[in-house]
Amino acid sequence: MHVFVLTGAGISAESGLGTFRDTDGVWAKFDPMKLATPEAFARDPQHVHEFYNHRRCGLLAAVPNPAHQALARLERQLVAEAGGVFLCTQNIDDLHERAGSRHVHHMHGELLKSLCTRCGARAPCTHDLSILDTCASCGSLNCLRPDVVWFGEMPYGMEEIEAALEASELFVSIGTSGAVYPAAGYVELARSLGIETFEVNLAPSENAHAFDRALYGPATEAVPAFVTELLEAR
Ligand code: BJW
Ligand code: ZN
Repeated sequence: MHVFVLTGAGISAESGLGTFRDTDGVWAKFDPMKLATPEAFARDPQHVHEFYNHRRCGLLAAVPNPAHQALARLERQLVAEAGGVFLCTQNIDDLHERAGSRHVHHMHGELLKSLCTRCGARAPCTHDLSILDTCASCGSLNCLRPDVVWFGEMPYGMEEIEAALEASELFVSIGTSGAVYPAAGYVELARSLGIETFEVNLAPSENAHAFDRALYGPATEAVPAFVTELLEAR
């Protein structure tokens, strides 16, 4: 069986990483237009660096939770049976990898990487970034940014995502509000391809109507329950 899993901030909420659009979310405290656009970075790069430096520190202190671990278990089991999981995450954290998932597609980039705006090099980065940093690949000064996808930028690997979706038998959306495109459109794409759709979330998302089935509850409980049921039902 081939399963396409789309995850969002809700899966990492119980690891202590904030979601974006909940009442206590990141965008309730900070203006995304001043922090998560290429124009904001061009205007005030140090301000944007400080926002991501703070979140990088939070990520380094966080640990994966039972929901991340359950998806790693699903992947191991399906791979052993010649199937697999395409784990497409909107999250910029590395908690899926640390829980043991092998193939993770970060469509909105990775907080623990830097991106050089001059040469395009992407490099591991666990330290604070600043406008004074130099790119290790091309030697340019004042050119590194967090390797994250901001509003108005093209998410990573769109063709690979769509090919994986087309090859799957089940589409599962976990912990995402369905507010940000193109990810929010994948459930409709799956439906148009005749693929069964399943939502796991704390509460119904903006496109809850498009799912065939749903399970609502905190990810640490709902995702392990979903994985157990899926593996037992086959
Ligand atoms: C729990 C839980 C628990 C809580 N257990 N669950 C008008 C219409 C349509 C589209 C657009 C439009 N205007 C502009 C656009 C395009 C734009 C967009 O979609 N904007 C919308 C806001 C309208 N999209 C883009 O710009 C994207 N690029 C693009 O479209 O390129 C095409 C293109 C480019 C250029 C030219 C032409 C075409 C890029 C989007 C980039 C998003 N970037 C961010 C920031 C990344 C870096 C960072 O982290 O700072 O990505 S924004 C933010 O939102 C982040 C997330 O990945 C993304 C999605 O959020 P997510 O994960 O869904 O979180 P929440 O908070 O929204 O939801 C959490 C959910 O969890 C909730 O449902 C809770 O209930 C649940 N939950 N606790 C389980 N314990
Ligand atoms: Zn460079």
